Amino acid sequence: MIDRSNKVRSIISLKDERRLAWLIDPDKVDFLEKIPDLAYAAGVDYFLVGGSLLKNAFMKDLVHFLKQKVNIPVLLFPGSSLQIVPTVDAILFLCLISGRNPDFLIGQHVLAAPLIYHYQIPTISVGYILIDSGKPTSVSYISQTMPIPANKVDIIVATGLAGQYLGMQMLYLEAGSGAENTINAAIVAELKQTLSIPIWVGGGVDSPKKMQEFFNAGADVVVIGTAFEKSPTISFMQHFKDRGI
Ligand code: 1GP
Repeated sequence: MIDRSNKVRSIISLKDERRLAWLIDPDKVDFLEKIPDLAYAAGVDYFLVGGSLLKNAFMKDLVHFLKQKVNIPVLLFPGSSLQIVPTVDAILFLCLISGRNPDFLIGQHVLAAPLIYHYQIPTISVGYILIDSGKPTSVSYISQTMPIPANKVDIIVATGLAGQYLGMQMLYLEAGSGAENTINAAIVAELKQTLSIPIWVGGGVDSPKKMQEFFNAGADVVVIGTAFEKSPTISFMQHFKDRGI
């Protein structure tokens, strides 16, 4: 069995490798058996599982299925401390640093910590930055936090720097699931010039072109959820395999 901490080391030491993560919302996926072939077709590097609001208890089964069928790391992307699954490869231990809600800065983390310790689940400390995408999103409502305005690049960069200085191991720039407007790639480029930790980007990426723009701007990982849920076909997924390296 591969040591889970080795997987974590490889994730946080990423540099210019143009990785693709597939975010699977357990409530929304109704094509479970097809996931392995679809993931290999797109060259998916990581699975993320979780969501702002889960309606059923399917997450453990989903993680179990993925671990059995696919040799791709499964990372927990928890919406709250209720979503801890012991068998994942690591937890993205998200700190919502764009917001000022103490529950998502430290409260949920305190509730989750004893369970994480008990199960010895590797953690990756993530500075999670919500950026305005034009409309309210589930994550802004559920977290009761205000996203950073998309044109306030100086605030976004300052927030990213603060996350890095606090010791966070990566930054996740989030426009929100299904966002109409993705984050502006110029923001990613600006952060890339300033920060030294890996940068993940997600929210509204629905074409290889948009994915490519983020990679060209310096994103280390692009996260896609909704687009893969909407078009779960091999032919669609294959378009995401070419990362332009
Ligand atoms: C949401 O960034 C992820 O947390 C993915 O967003 O569902 O829009 O791809 P999409």
